[in-house]
Amino acid sequence: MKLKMKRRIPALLGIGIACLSCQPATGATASGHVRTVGRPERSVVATIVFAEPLEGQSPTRPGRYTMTQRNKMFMPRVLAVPAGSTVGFPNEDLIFHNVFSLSRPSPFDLGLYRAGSSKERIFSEPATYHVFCNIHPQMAAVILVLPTSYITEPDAAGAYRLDLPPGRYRVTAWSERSQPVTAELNVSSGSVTVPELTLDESRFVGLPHKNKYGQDYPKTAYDPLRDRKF
Ligand SMILES: [Cu+2]
Repeated sequence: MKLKMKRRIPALLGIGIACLSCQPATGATASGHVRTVGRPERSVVATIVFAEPLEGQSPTRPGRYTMTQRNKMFMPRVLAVPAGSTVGFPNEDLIFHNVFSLSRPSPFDLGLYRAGSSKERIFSEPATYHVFCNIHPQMAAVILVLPTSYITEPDAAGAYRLDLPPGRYRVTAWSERSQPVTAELNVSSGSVTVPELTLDESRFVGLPHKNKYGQDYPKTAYDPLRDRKF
């Protein structure tokens, strides 16, 4: 039977997390802090932290997740899932939407579909998928497909915890506006502290993305009152 894992969506950040509390039979709670520099206040940028075992395979537990199309936005805007997970994309608006990604290694296009309908896709290969709608350029999201189920989201102060079985791990802090930053960690029992991870977003430059044909969106596709370009 497939495990259906809990998912929490903080309303402000719009982040989806695959597994916030993977409880090991034995092991330790790893605690840490992510420092972020260069991020504007009240930004909707998401931070994800995940741990990959350095010895042996990570016990990934794929699940089913949802990225909803609502008010011409993808919600959550960032979704982190273990490889093999299925993501559904229900259209809750009263207009047509599309879902596509040009990201390698597996670009995809779910086509155009009407209000009230949904499509889904299995994300088998770990990668960062930048997801868009071919009609509405303001619709932009990221699906982070990871080779592990040890995934969490730091709180507003940057603090996080991961429950890990014994072993050696690479812990990674990720944001869509920074290069990922990693630290190695030995886990035995009790509690362990991860060295602080610093994400530098100061060099991020937001650029308009292309449509599914690799071309610019027509100027008429932008709503100057509310559209943001990514
Ligand atoms: Cu759309």
